[in-house]
Amino acid sequence: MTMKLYYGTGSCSLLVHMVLEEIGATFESVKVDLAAGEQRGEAYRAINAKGKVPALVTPEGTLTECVAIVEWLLDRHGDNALLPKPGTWARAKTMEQVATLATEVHPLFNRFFHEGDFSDEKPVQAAVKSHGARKISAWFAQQDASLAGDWWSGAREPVLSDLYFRRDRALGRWLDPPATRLPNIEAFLNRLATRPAVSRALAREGITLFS
Ligand SMILES: N[C@@H](CCC(=O)N[C@@H](CS)C(=O)NCC(=O)O)C(=O)O
Repeated sequence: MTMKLYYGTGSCSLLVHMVLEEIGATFESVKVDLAAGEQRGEAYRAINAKGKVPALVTPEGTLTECVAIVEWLLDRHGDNALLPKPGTWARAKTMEQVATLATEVHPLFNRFFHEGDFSDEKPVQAAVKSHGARKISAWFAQQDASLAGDWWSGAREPVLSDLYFRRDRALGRWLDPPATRLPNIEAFLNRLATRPAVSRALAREGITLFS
């Protein structure tokens, strides 16, 4: 059975797309139209009851949550430079960065994109959204200022957290000014886009480096 990735264009599922391409997996991509609310429909909820992308349907069952999916894929693939072996310090430091993105940065995006989840009152929603935007913009500016080497992770070659950072950067294109155009981050993105697997993932979703 071929694995099937349910994704939303340019959303957090891009991370899984990039990892599947990096390991050369055989898989099929199925687009879920997030703008049309397809993720909340009965058909998609039968695949992922949480009504969110990504979901990866595998011969062993269906897996959700970006971090769980990419860790499973990379550990199974074994021979890859993206995720160091379990139990090593390098693995712990990579997962430390992944955890920051998943548990600190992604919730800020929730404030920005889903302000309606925080209050029924419009002025409160507006404040949640603008505070969220300010905090994420400040975070990206800080990352841009400290991005001294080739990769966000600080590693010699890109690792999983670089791909994850690239995914969050994709969400950051909606900020004003867009996080994509901060000088060191822009250079990082251009470097990452030279990886054939990353280009293939972008092409599958029909998006470009800065869209
Ligand atoms: N914790 C989940 C978050 C998944 C998530 O927030 N997915 C978003 C796209 S980035 C989504 O499906 N949003 C649609 C919605 O909330 O209606 C993960 O990391 O996989």
